[in-house]
Amino acid sequence: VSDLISELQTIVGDGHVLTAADLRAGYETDWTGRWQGESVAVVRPADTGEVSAVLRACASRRVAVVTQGGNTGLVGGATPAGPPPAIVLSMRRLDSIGDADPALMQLPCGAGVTLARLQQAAADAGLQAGLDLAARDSATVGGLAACNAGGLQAIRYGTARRRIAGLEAVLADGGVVSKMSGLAKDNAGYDLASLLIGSEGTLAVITRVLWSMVPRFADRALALVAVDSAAAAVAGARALLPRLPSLELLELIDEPSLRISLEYLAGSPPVPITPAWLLVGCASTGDAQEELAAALVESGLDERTVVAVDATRRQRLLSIRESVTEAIASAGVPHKLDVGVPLATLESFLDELPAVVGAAAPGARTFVYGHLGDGNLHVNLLGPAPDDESADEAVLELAARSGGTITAEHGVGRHKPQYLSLVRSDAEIAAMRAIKRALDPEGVLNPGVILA
Ligand code: 2HG
Ligand code: ZN
Repeated sequence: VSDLISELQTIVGDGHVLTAADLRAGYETDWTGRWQGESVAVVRPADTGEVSAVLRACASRRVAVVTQGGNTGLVGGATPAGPPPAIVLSMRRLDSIGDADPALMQLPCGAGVTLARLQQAAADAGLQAGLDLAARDSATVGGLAACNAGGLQAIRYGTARRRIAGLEAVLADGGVVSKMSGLAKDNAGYDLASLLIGSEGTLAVITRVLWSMVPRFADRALALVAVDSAAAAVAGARALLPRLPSLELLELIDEPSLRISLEYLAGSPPVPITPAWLLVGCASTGDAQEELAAALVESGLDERTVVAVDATRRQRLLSIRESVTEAIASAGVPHKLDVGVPLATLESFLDELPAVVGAAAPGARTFVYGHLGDGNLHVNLLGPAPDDESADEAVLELAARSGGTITAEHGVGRHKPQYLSLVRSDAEIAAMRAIKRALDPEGVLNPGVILA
Protein backbone atom coordinates (compact mmCIF):
# COMPACT_ATOMS: atom_id res chain seq x y z
CA VAL A 1 0.00 0.00 0.00
CA SER A 2 2.83 2.45 0.74
CA ASP A 3 3.90 2.53 -2.92
CA LEU A 4 0.25 3.15 -3.86
CA ILE A 5 0.14 6.14 -1.52
CA SER A 6 3.26 7.65 -3.05
CA GLU A 7 1.92 7.08 -6.57
CA LEU A 8 -1.37 8.73 -5.59
CA GLN A 9 0.57 11.67 -4.14
CA THR A 10 2.40 12.05 -7.43
CA ILE A 11 -0.92 12.07 -9.31
CA VAL A 12 -3.02 14.48 -7.20
CA GLY A 13 -0.41 16.22 -5.02
CA ASP A 14 0.58 15.39 -1.43
CA GLY A 15 -2.05 17.67 0.11
CA HIS A 16 -4.87 15.79 -1.60
CA VAL A 17 -4.08 12.31 -0.30
CA LEU A 18 -5.45 12.23 3.25
CA THR A 19 -4.08 9.35 5.28
CA ALA A 20 -4.40 10.61 8.87
CA ALA A 21 -7.34 8.98 10.64
CA ASP A 22 -8.82 12.28 11.84
CA LEU A 23 -8.79 13.72 8.31
CA ARG A 24 -10.34 10.56 6.86
CA ALA A 25 -13.04 10.21 9.50
CA GLY A 26 -15.65 12.49 7.93
CA TYR A 27 -15.43 10.52 4.68
CA GLU A 28 -15.68 7.12 6.35
CA THR A 29 -19.04 7.56 8.09
CA ASP A 30 -22.29 8.26 6.32
CA TRP A 31 -24.70 11.08 7.15
CA THR A 32 -26.90 8.89 9.36
CA GLY A 33 -24.03 7.35 11.33
CA ARG A 34 -25.38 3.88 10.50
CA TRP A 35 -22.67 3.05 7.92
CA GLN A 36 -18.98 3.16 8.78
CA GLY A 37 -15.78 1.82 7.30
CA GLU A 38 -12.08 2.40 6.86
CA SER A 39 -10.01 3.49 3.90
CA VAL A 40 -6.27 3.52 3.28
CA ALA A 41 -6.60 7.11 2.07
CA VAL A 42 -9.03 9.75 0.91
CA VAL A 43 -7.94 10.92 -2.54
CA ARG A 44 -9.09 14.26 -3.93
CA PRO A 45 -8.38 14.53 -7.69
CA ALA A 46 -8.83 17.84 -9.51
CA ASP A 47 -9.84 16.69 -12.99
CA THR A 48 -10.73 13.78 -15.26
CA GLY A 49 -7.10 13.02 -16.09
CA GLU A 50 -6.24 12.63 -12.42
CA VAL A 51 -9.29 10.42 -11.83
CA SER A 52 -8.15 8.19 -14.69
CA ALA A 53 -4.61 7.89 -13.30
CA VAL A 54 -5.94 7.15 -9.79
CA LEU A 55 -8.19 4.37 -11.12
CA ARG A 56 -5.31 2.78 -13.03
CA ALA A 57 -3.10 2.89 -9.94
CA CYS A 58 -5.80 1.25 -7.81
CA ALA A 59 -6.97 -1.34 -10.35
CA SER A 60 -3.45 -2.65 -10.91
CA ARG A 61 -3.18 -3.33 -7.17
CA ARG A 62 -6.80 -4.44 -6.73
CA VAL A 63 -7.46 -1.68 -4.26
CA ALA A 64 -11.15 -0.77 -4.19
CA VAL A 65 -12.37 2.70 -5.17
CA VAL A 66 -15.34 4.09 -3.24
CA THR A 67 -16.45 7.24 -5.04
CA GLN A 68 -17.97 9.97 -2.91
CA GLY A 69 -19.62 13.32 -3.67
CA GLY A 70 -21.29 15.28 -0.88
CA ASN A 71 -21.62 12.18 1.33
CA THR A 72 -25.36 12.76 1.72
CA GLY A 73 -26.43 9.28 0.58
CA LEU A 74 -28.56 7.21 2.94
CA VAL A 75 -27.75 3.60 1.98
CA GLY A 76 -24.02 3.39 2.74
CA GLY A 77 -23.20 3.52 -0.97
CA ALA A 78 -20.29 5.94 -0.50
CA THR A 79 -18.86 4.39 2.66
CA PRO A 80 -15.95 1.92 2.40
CA ALA A 81 -16.69 -1.50 3.87
CA GLY A 82 -13.75 -3.72 2.87
CA PRO A 83 -12.26 -6.20 2.22
CA PRO A 84 -10.47 -5.47 -0.09
CA PRO A 85 -8.67 -2.34 1.16
CA ALA A 86 -10.21 0.79 -0.34
CA ILE A 87 -9.59 4.42 -1.08
CA VAL A 88 -12.37 7.00 -0.87
CA LEU A 89 -12.31 9.00 -4.10
CA SER A 90 -13.71 12.40 -3.20
CA MET A 91 -15.02 14.19 -6.29
CA ARG A 92 -15.66 17.58 -4.68
CA ARG A 93 -12.74 19.36 -6.39
CA LEU A 94 -14.20 18.73 -9.85
CA ASP A 95 -16.43 21.71 -9.30
CA SER A 96 -16.28 23.83 -12.43
CA ILE A 97 -19.42 24.96 -14.25
CA GLY A 98 -19.28 25.55 -18.01
CA ASP A 99 -21.29 27.90 -20.21
CA ALA A 100 -25.04 27.38 -20.32
CA ASP A 101 -26.65 26.85 -23.71
CA PRO A 102 -29.85 28.86 -23.22
CA ALA A 103 -31.55 27.46 -26.33
CA LEU A 104 -30.97 23.81 -25.54
CA MET A 105 -31.24 24.59 -21.80
CA GLN A 106 -28.08 22.57 -21.13
CA LEU A 107 -25.35 23.22 -18.57
CA PRO A 108 -22.05 21.31 -18.32
CA CYS A 109 -21.06 20.71 -14.70
CA GLY A 110 -18.15 18.98 -12.99
CA ALA A 111 -19.19 16.03 -10.84
CA GLY A 112 -18.33 17.98 -7.66
CA VAL A 113 -20.65 20.93 -8.31
CA THR A 114 -23.26 21.08 -5.56
CA LEU A 115 -26.94 21.03 -6.40
CA ALA A 116 -27.31 24.49 -4.85
CA ARG A 117 -24.69 25.89 -7.25
CA LEU A 118 -26.33 24.15 -10.19
CA GLN A 119 -29.67 25.68 -9.15
CA GLN A 120 -28.08 29.14 -8.92
CA ALA A 121 -26.42 28.77 -12.33
CA ALA A 122 -29.75 27.69 -13.83
CA ALA A 123 -31.48 30.69 -12.24
CA ASP A 124 -28.74 32.99 -13.61
CA ALA A 125 -29.60 31.63 -17.07
CA GLY A 126 -33.29 32.43 -16.49
CA LEU A 127 -34.13 28.74 -16.07
CA GLN A 128 -34.34 26.20 -13.26
CA ALA A 129 -32.52 22.95 -12.56
CA GLY A 130 -35.70 20.88 -12.37
CA LEU A 131 -34.45 18.91 -9.38
CA ASP A 132 -34.51 19.81 -5.72
CA LEU A 133 -33.82 18.05 -2.44
CA ALA A 134 -33.08 19.06 1.11
CA ALA A 135 -29.36 18.14 0.93
CA ARG A 136 -28.88 20.67 -1.91
CA ASP A 137 -25.97 22.50 -0.23
CA SER A 138 -23.83 19.34 -0.02
CA ALA A 139 -25.16 16.86 -2.58
CA THR A 140 -23.13 16.93 -5.80
CA VAL A 141 -24.14 16.60 -9.43
CA GLY A 142 -22.00 13.44 -9.77
CA GLY A 143 -23.79 11.87 -6.82
CA LEU A 144 -27.21 12.89 -8.17
CA ALA A 145 -26.30 11.15 -11.44
CA ALA A 146 -24.73 8.07 -9.84
CA CYS A 147 -27.81 7.55 -7.64
CA ASN A 148 -30.44 8.74 -10.15
CA ALA A 149 -31.67 11.15 -7.46
CA GLY A 150 -35.36 11.99 -7.22
CA GLY A 151 -36.35 14.64 -4.71
CA LEU A 152 -39.27 16.98 -4.36
CA GLN A 153 -39.84 17.96 -7.99
CA ALA A 154 -39.47 14.56 -9.66
CA ILE A 155 -43.23 14.43 -10.10
CA ARG A 156 -42.96 17.25 -12.65
CA TYR A 157 -39.45 17.03 -14.13
CA GLY A 158 -38.49 13.38 -13.56
CA THR A 159 -35.54 11.91 -11.70
CA ALA A 160 -31.91 12.77 -12.50
CA ARG A 161 -31.92 10.43 -15.51
CA ARG A 162 -34.44 12.66 -17.27
CA ARG A 163 -32.43 15.78 -16.37
CA ILE A 164 -29.13 14.50 -17.75
CA ALA A 165 -28.43 14.97 -21.46
CA GLY A 166 -25.05 13.23 -21.32
CA LEU A 167 -22.00 12.67 -19.17
CA GLU A 168 -18.32 11.88 -19.04
CA ALA A 169 -16.97 9.03 -16.92
CA VAL A 170 -13.81 7.09 -16.21
CA LEU A 171 -13.94 3.30 -16.45
CA ALA A 172 -12.19 0.90 -14.08
CA ASP A 173 -9.20 0.56 -16.43
CA GLY A 174 -8.77 4.34 -16.64
CA GLY A 175 -10.45 4.71 -20.04
CA VAL A 176 -12.66 7.76 -20.51
CA VAL A 177 -16.14 7.59 -22.05
CA SER A 178 -17.87 10.81 -22.95
CA LYS A 179 -21.21 11.91 -24.33
CA MET A 180 -21.24 15.66 -23.84
CA SER A 181 -22.33 16.74 -27.35
CA GLY A 182 -25.81 17.71 -26.24
CA LEU A 183 -27.37 16.09 -29.30
CA ALA A 184 -31.08 15.65 -28.69
CA LYS A 185 -31.05 12.49 -30.77
CA ASP A 186 -28.11 10.07 -30.91
CA ASN A 187 -28.73 6.37 -31.43
CA ALA A 188 -25.20 5.19 -32.14
CA GLY A 189 -25.16 2.04 -30.05
CA TYR A 190 -25.75 1.35 -26.37
CA ASP A 191 -26.51 4.40 -24.26
CA LEU A 192 -23.65 4.18 -21.77
CA ALA A 193 -24.61 7.45 -20.09
CA SER A 194 -28.04 6.11 -19.23
CA LEU A 195 -26.51 2.87 -17.94
CA LEU A 196 -24.09 4.73 -15.66
CA ILE A 197 -26.87 6.88 -14.20
CA GLY A 198 -28.07 4.99 -11.13
CA SER A 199 -25.09 2.60 -11.13
CA GLU A 200 -23.95 3.94 -7.72
CA GLY A 201 -20.23 4.03 -8.47
CA THR A 202 -20.09 0.33 -9.39
CA LEU A 203 -19.50 0.64 -13.16
CA ALA A 204 -17.49 3.85 -13.62
CA VAL A 205 -16.67 7.17 -11.96
CA ILE A 206 -18.78 10.02 -13.33
CA THR A 207 -16.61 13.10 -13.82
CA ARG A 208 -18.83 15.54 -15.75
CA VAL A 209 -22.53 15.89 -16.42
CA LEU A 210 -24.43 17.78 -19.10
CA TRP A 211 -27.43 18.95 -17.10
CA SER A 212 -30.73 19.48 -18.82
CA MET A 213 -32.49 22.48 -17.26
CA VAL A 214 -36.22 23.32 -17.45
CA PRO A 215 -38.07 26.59 -18.06
CA ARG A 216 -38.60 28.83 -15.09
CA PHE A 217 -42.23 28.97 -14.00
CA ALA A 218 -42.27 32.17 -12.04
CA ASP A 219 -45.71 31.92 -10.51
CA ARG A 220 -45.84 29.56 -7.55
CA ALA A 221 -48.28 28.55 -4.83
CA LEU A 222 -48.05 25.96 -2.09
CA ALA A 223 -50.86 24.49 0.00
CA LEU A 224 -50.67 22.58 3.26
CA VAL A 225 -53.76 20.43 3.75
CA ALA A 226 -54.72 18.52 6.91
CA VAL A 227 -56.50 15.22 6.19
CA ASP A 228 -58.00 12.61 8.49
CA SER A 229 -56.39 9.42 7.30
CA ALA A 230 -53.84 7.82 5.02
CA ALA A 231 -56.78 6.79 2.85
CA ALA A 232 -57.83 10.43 2.49
CA ALA A 233 -54.28 11.43 1.61
CA VAL A 234 -54.05 8.80 -1.13
CA ALA A 235 -57.51 9.68 -2.45
CA GLY A 236 -56.53 13.36 -2.43
CA ALA A 237 -53.37 12.62 -4.43
CA ARG A 238 -55.29 10.58 -6.98
CA ALA A 239 -57.82 13.39 -7.36
CA LEU A 240 -55.17 16.11 -7.77
CA LEU A 241 -52.84 14.37 -10.21
CA PRO A 242 -55.03 14.62 -13.33
CA ARG A 243 -56.44 18.04 -12.38
CA LEU A 244 -53.32 20.08 -11.90
CA PRO A 245 -50.98 20.24 -14.92
CA SER A 246 -48.86 22.81 -13.05
CA LEU A 247 -48.32 20.43 -10.11
CA GLU A 248 -44.66 20.58 -9.06
CA LEU A 249 -44.67 18.86 -5.68
CA LEU A 250 -47.06 16.52 -3.84
CA GLU A 251 -45.79 15.39 -0.48
CA LEU A 252 -47.12 13.51 2.54
CA ILE A 253 -46.16 14.04 6.18
CA ASP A 254 -47.71 11.64 8.69
CA GLU A 255 -48.52 12.66 12.24
CA PRO A 256 -45.36 11.34 13.96
CA SER A 257 -43.26 13.07 11.27
CA LEU A 258 -45.02 16.41 11.49
CA ARG A 259 -44.89 16.33 15.29
CA ILE A 260 -41.13 15.62 15.45
CA SER A 261 -40.46 18.25 12.79
CA LEU A 262 -42.54 20.96 14.51
CA GLU A 263 -40.81 20.16 17.78
CA TYR A 264 -37.38 20.36 16.10
CA LEU A 265 -38.26 23.68 14.46
CA ALA A 266 -40.03 24.91 17.61
CA GLY A 267 -42.85 25.88 15.28
CA SER A 268 -46.61 25.94 15.71
CA PRO A 269 -48.87 23.95 13.38
CA PRO A 270 -50.22 26.11 10.49
CA VAL A 271 -53.22 23.73 10.13
CA PRO A 272 -54.76 21.39 12.72
CA ILE A 273 -52.70 18.33 13.64
CA THR A 274 -54.39 15.34 11.98
CA PRO A 275 -53.14 11.85 10.98
CA ALA A 276 -51.61 13.25 7.79
CA TRP A 277 -50.75 16.48 6.03
CA LEU A 278 -50.43 16.97 2.31
CA LEU A 279 -48.17 19.56 0.70
CA VAL A 280 -49.33 20.53 -2.77
CA GLY A 281 -47.17 22.88 -4.83
CA CYS A 282 -47.63 24.26 -8.29
CA ALA A 283 -45.52 26.34 -10.63
CA SER A 284 -47.20 27.92 -13.58
CA THR A 285 -46.89 30.38 -16.44
CA GLY A 286 -50.42 31.46 -15.54
CA ASP A 287 -51.95 32.09 -12.12
CA ALA A 288 -50.60 29.34 -9.85
CA GLN A 289 -52.72 30.33 -6.88
CA GLU A 290 -55.93 30.22 -8.91
CA GLU A 291 -55.07 26.88 -10.51
CA LEU A 292 -54.17 25.38 -7.13
CA ALA A 293 -57.30 26.70 -5.42
CA ALA A 294 -59.57 25.32 -8.15
CA ALA A 295 -57.93 21.89 -8.04
CA LEU A 296 -58.18 21.76 -4.24
CA VAL A 297 -61.91 22.55 -4.37
CA GLU A 298 -62.53 19.96 -7.09
CA SER A 299 -60.57 17.38 -5.06
CA GLY A 300 -62.41 18.14 -1.83
CA LEU A 301 -59.22 19.39 -0.17
CA ASP A 302 -60.14 23.02 0.49
CA GLU A 303 -60.89 22.73 4.20
CA ARG A 304 -58.24 22.93 6.96
CA THR A 305 -55.89 24.30 4.32
CA VAL A 306 -53.41 27.16 4.19
CA VAL A 307 -52.05 28.47 0.92
CA ALA A 308 -48.76 30.35 0.66
CA VAL A 309 -47.77 32.39 -2.36
CA ASP A 310 -44.76 34.51 -1.48
CA ALA A 311 -41.39 32.81 -1.22
CA THR A 312 -40.90 33.29 2.53
CA ARG A 313 -44.25 31.78 3.46
CA ARG A 314 -43.82 28.92 1.01
CA GLN A 315 -40.38 28.20 2.45
CA ARG A 316 -41.82 28.16 5.97
CA LEU A 317 -44.35 25.47 5.01
CA LEU A 318 -41.80 23.49 3.03
CA SER A 319 -39.36 23.52 5.93
CA ILE A 320 -41.79 21.41 7.98
CA ARG A 321 -41.40 18.66 5.37
CA GLU A 322 -37.69 19.20 4.72
CA SER A 323 -36.76 19.17 8.40
CA VAL A 324 -38.26 15.75 9.14
CA THR A 325 -34.99 14.00 8.18
CA GLU A 326 -32.86 16.18 10.47
CA ALA A 327 -35.39 16.04 13.28
CA ILE A 328 -35.36 12.22 13.23
CA ALA A 329 -31.54 12.14 13.03
CA SER A 330 -31.35 14.37 16.10
CA ALA A 331 -33.33 11.73 18.04
CA GLY A 332 -31.17 8.69 17.18
CA VAL A 333 -29.61 6.58 14.43
CA PRO A 334 -32.54 5.89 12.11
CA HIS A 335 -33.22 2.96 9.84
CA LYS A 336 -34.10 4.53 6.50
CA LEU A 337 -36.24 2.97 3.82
CA ASP A 338 -37.48 4.64 0.67
CA VAL A 339 -40.05 2.34 -0.78
CA GLY A 340 -42.04 2.92 -3.94
CA VAL A 341 -45.59 1.59 -3.93
CA PRO A 342 -48.20 2.02 -6.69
CA LEU A 343 -50.88 4.53 -5.72
CA ALA A 344 -53.43 1.74 -6.28
CA THR A 345 -52.06 -0.31 -3.35
CA LEU A 346 -50.58 2.48 -1.25
CA GLU A 347 -53.55 2.66 1.10
CA SER A 348 -53.34 -1.03 2.01
CA PHE A 349 -49.55 -0.71 2.38
CA LEU A 350 -50.06 2.12 4.89
CA ASP A 351 -52.79 0.16 6.71
CA GLU A 352 -50.56 -2.89 7.13
CA LEU A 353 -47.36 -1.03 7.98
CA PRO A 354 -47.86 -0.52 11.76
CA ALA A 355 -48.56 -4.21 12.41
CA VAL A 356 -45.66 -5.32 10.20
CA VAL A 357 -43.20 -3.02 12.00
CA GLY A 358 -44.72 -3.86 15.39
CA ALA A 359 -44.20 -7.59 14.86
CA ALA A 360 -40.60 -7.22 13.65
CA ALA A 361 -39.46 -4.48 16.03
CA PRO A 362 -41.80 -4.05 18.98
CA GLY A 363 -41.70 -0.51 20.32
CA ALA A 364 -40.04 1.01 17.25
CA ARG A 365 -41.12 4.55 16.35
CA THR A 366 -42.29 4.74 12.74
CA PHE A 367 -42.27 7.88 10.60
CA VAL A 368 -43.78 7.99 7.12
CA TYR A 369 -43.32 10.95 4.80
CA GLY A 370 -42.24 11.76 1.30
CA HIS A 371 -43.15 11.96 -2.32
CA LEU A 372 -46.75 10.76 -2.27
CA GLY A 373 -47.41 11.82 -5.85
CA ASP A 374 -44.69 9.41 -7.03
CA GLY A 375 -45.82 6.65 -4.66
CA ASN A 376 -42.39 7.07 -3.03
CA LEU A 377 -42.59 7.11 0.75
CA HIS A 378 -39.79 7.38 3.27
CA VAL A 379 -40.30 4.96 6.14
CA ASN A 380 -37.92 5.85 8.97
CA LEU A 381 -37.63 3.75 12.09
CA LEU A 382 -36.12 4.71 15.43
CA GLY A 383 -35.46 2.07 18.05
CA PRO A 384 -33.91 -1.01 16.39
CA ALA A 385 -30.14 -1.34 16.86
CA PRO A 386 -28.11 -0.24 13.81
CA ASP A 387 -27.32 -3.84 12.82
CA ASP A 388 -30.83 -5.22 13.46
CA GLU A 389 -32.39 -5.71 10.03
CA SER A 390 -35.66 -7.42 11.05
CA ALA A 391 -37.92 -4.40 10.63
CA ASP A 392 -36.15 -3.25 7.45
CA GLU A 393 -36.70 -6.66 5.93
CA ALA A 394 -40.36 -6.79 6.95
CA VAL A 395 -41.11 -3.34 5.47
CA LEU A 396 -39.30 -4.11 2.21
CA GLU A 397 -41.19 -7.41 1.91
CA LEU A 398 -44.44 -5.55 2.41
CA ALA A 399 -43.48 -3.06 -0.31
CA ALA A 400 -42.61 -5.88 -2.70
CA ARG A 401 -45.83 -7.72 -1.86
CA SER A 402 -47.71 -4.48 -2.60
CA GLY A 403 -46.32 -4.45 -6.14
CA GLY A 404 -43.72 -1.83 -5.23
CA THR A 405 -39.96 -1.51 -5.03
CA ILE A 406 -37.34 -1.69 -2.28
CA THR A 407 -35.88 1.66 -3.32
CA ALA A 408 -37.54 4.46 -5.26
CA GLU A 409 -34.71 6.99 -5.03
CA HIS A 410 -31.93 6.37 -2.49
CA GLY A 411 -30.58 3.30 -4.30
CA VAL A 412 -29.42 -0.14 -3.18
CA GLY A 413 -26.09 0.85 -1.69
CA ARG A 414 -24.54 -1.39 0.91
CA HIS A 415 -27.84 -1.75 2.69
CA LYS A 416 -30.05 -3.54 0.21
CA PRO A 417 -28.16 -6.03 -2.03
CA GLN A 418 -29.64 -8.74 0.20
CA TYR A 419 -33.15 -7.58 -0.76
CA LEU A 420 -32.61 -7.12 -4.51
CA SER A 421 -34.21 -10.47 -5.34
CA LEU A 422 -37.48 -9.25 -3.79
CA VAL A 423 -37.98 -7.04 -6.84
CA ARG A 424 -35.56 -8.26 -9.53
CA SER A 425 -35.72 -11.68 -11.22
CA ASP A 426 -32.83 -14.14 -11.48
CA ALA A 427 -32.52 -13.22 -15.14
CA GLU A 428 -32.31 -9.51 -14.32
CA ILE A 429 -29.70 -10.03 -11.59
CA ALA A 430 -27.66 -12.27 -13.91
CA ALA A 431 -27.72 -9.53 -16.57
CA MET A 432 -26.60 -6.96 -13.98
CA ARG A 433 -23.73 -9.25 -12.91
CA ALA A 434 -22.67 -9.70 -16.54
CA ILE A 435 -22.56 -5.92 -17.03
CA LYS A 436 -20.59 -5.49 -13.81
CA ARG A 437 -18.05 -8.16 -14.84
CA ALA A 438 -17.64 -6.67 -18.30
CA LEU A 439 -16.99 -3.11 -17.10
CA ASP A 440 -15.16 -3.89 -13.87
CA PRO A 441 -13.52 -7.32 -14.25
CA GLU A 442 -11.35 -6.91 -11.14
CA GLY A 443 -14.32 -5.79 -9.05
CA VAL A 444 -12.59 -2.65 -7.75
CA LEU A 445 -15.42 -0.15 -8.20
CA ASN A 446 -17.49 0.13 -5.01
CA PRO A 447 -17.52 -3.61 -4.22
CA GLY A 448 -20.48 -4.80 -2.15
CA VAL A 449 -22.77 -2.07 -3.49
CA ILE A 450 -25.89 -3.09 -5.52
CA LEU A 451 -24.66 -6.66 -6.03
CA ALA A 452 -23.48 -8.63 -3.00
C1 2HG B 1 -36.21 13.31 1.43
O1 2HG B 1 -37.11 13.14 0.61
C2 2HG B 1 -34.96 12.51 1.32
O2 2HG B 1 -36.29 14.17 2.31
C3 2HG B 1 -34.52 11.90 2.64
O3 2HG B 1 -35.08 11.54 0.33
C4 2HG B 1 -35.52 10.94 3.20
O4 2HG B 1 -34.41 10.93 5.28
C5 2HG B 1 -35.07 10.28 4.51
O5 2HG B 1 -35.41 9.11 4.74
ZN1 ZN C 1 -36.90 11.68 -0.80
